Amino acid sequence: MRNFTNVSDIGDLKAAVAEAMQVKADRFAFSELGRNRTLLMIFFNSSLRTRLSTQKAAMNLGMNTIVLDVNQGAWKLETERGVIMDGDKPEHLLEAVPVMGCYCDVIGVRSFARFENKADDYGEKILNQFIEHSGRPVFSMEAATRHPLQSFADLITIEEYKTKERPKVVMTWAPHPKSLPQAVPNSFAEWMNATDYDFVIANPEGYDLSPEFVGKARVTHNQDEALAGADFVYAKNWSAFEDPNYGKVISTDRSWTVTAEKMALTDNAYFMHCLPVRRNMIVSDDVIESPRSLVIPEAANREISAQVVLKRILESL
Ligand code: AN0
Ligand code: CP
Repeated sequence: MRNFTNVSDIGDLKAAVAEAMQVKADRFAFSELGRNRTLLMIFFNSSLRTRLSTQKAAMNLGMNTIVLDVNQGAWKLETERGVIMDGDKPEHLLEAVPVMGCYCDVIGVRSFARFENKADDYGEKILNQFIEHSGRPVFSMEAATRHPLQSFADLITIEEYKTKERPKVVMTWAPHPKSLPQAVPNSFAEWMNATDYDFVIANPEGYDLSPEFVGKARVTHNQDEALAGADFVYAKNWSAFEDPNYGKVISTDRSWTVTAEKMALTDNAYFMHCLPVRRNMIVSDDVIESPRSLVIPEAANREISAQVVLKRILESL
């Protein structure tokens, strides 16, 4: 595997999960694979889990890691070609990216949707410049449209906890005060659609995701109906995708918050969220603290998903 930006890059999901279980059983079995190899992690946005889990995964493989927060201490980067650079940005991405490539063997990039231009976001303009100009394998640490390391960790978690061959997995929108990207829900939908699970998406009207990600999933605007009989409830907020509201918060309806009352509609479902989560907006305290909450094991599996991805990239070098 050279680049990892979406579900198709990982190939057969059963094989990927089996490899994840192998890594989890002995995460130091490949500690020589990354010897004298350097991972460069580039963050255009904040992170707790991705930063720590990916660095830990790299350490498990014997790699060295360099982390750069572009907005803290690096030169501000221009990303548009053709701009007369007489403003506040002293460096262009078109030089910065190949320079970054000189100092490493693998690059991870976090570059959220900016909500300035939908075509740029959905064209993955920033991530693709790294793929085109760095000369290195590139993996997404959440880009504008997808968060594949998260979705892979989510899949591993569901496989570990499911008690039915074909569980009902419900991804529900939940309220949040600020605009959030569609990357996590897009990506989760993409990965769930690549399994044979019974997958349902619940969101208020005006919050339908891009059809390319919804795929064959059932979509309903009735959360209670979606939750009936669910085995896994995957909560997430996202901003509107549809024009003219792209990137906007058009509802903070707290009747969509995942509460104990809502969970009572399910088949004793597990609760999932990628974190960070705003309590009592997205999910009530009692649900996230309940024994059915998987948020911590889910976060722990981020180390495993990152390690499988890095291992495969290292094996291809
Ligand atoms: C980000 C998002 O919703 O995409 C990152 C989640 C992993 N969340 C926030 O910005 C709060
Ligand atoms: N879930 C996740 O990606 O968390 P961070 O934004 O903290 O990395």
